[in-house]
Amino acid sequence: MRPSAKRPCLGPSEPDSLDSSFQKRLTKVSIEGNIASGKSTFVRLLEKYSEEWEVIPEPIAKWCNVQSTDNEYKELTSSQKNGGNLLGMLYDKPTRWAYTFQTFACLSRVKAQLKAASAKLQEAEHPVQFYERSVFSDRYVFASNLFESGCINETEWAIYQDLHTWFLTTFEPDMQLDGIIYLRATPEKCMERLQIRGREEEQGIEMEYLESLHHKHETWLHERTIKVDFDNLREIPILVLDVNEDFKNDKIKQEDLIDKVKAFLKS
Ligand code: UDP
Ligand code: D5M
Ligand code: MG
Repeated sequence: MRPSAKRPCLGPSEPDSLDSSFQKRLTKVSIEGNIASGKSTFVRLLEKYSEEWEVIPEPIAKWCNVQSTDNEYKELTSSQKNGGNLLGMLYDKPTRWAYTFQTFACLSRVKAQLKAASAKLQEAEHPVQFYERSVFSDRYVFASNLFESGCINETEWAIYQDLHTWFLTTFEPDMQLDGIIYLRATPEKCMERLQIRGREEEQGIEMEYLESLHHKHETWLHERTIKVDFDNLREIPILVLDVNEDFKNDKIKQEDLIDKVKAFLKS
């Protein structure tokens, strides 16, 4: 996998003088997978493995505590705090909150992807950024599934796709990925891990939801049969890693996974 051709990053948070050779050296990889398949556990291993590897975590804390910027330092009442838990609102009433969630997820991921890399990463010879999920899974897995299950209506779906395409084309070089790593686990294993993790908002998630999301991941990243709207995504190298067996507590399995990532980055 080679870093894709990129022009120097001129995103809003970065100065024009940002070292363009860094943008050329930088490899961007998204880590995809079903809910509780093990992405956060996996990216923590990657981060520890190399000084040249940096992780951009999923902005889940933002989704669980939405605040307006002018309110940032103001004490919130408890009803305001509950009202700001968009992830909880999505699971409580998806027909009302799915569209709002998807627009906010898209905005927060674009912002995360536009942030300047750390000074340490900018000095690295072979810098790699690993994203925990991406604007692409938002659209082709979650939003698409919510539309097909009737939680997003035709009008919302049309507006969402327009907005998503506009964001991606406007910030194109910064949004482009060089590769995807798909952490593949059965929906049954994800349910088991979801329950171990015990995140409050997710306790009502049903097996059927994990099965639909699994199917979306499979057709997008394993069978590669879904139609995607971005050229770069059609040809992108994908590494599929089976994570059904526990790797969190198994050093040998961890080494094997890291070796596969290194080979993928070199290929
Ligand atoms: N987990 C585990 N063994 C593994 C991978 C993950 O027991 O090999 C646990 C992990 O400690 C967490 C839960 O499964 O309690 C979900 O993992 P994570 O949060 O990494 O999943 P994500 O939702 O980020 O994909
Ligand atoms: O993902 C974090 C949680 O956020 C999990 O409950 C799924 C949810 N999520 C993430 N992205 C989306 C989109 N785009 N739509 C709906 N729900 C989403 P985890 O896999 O646990 O790290
Ligand atoms: Mg996670």
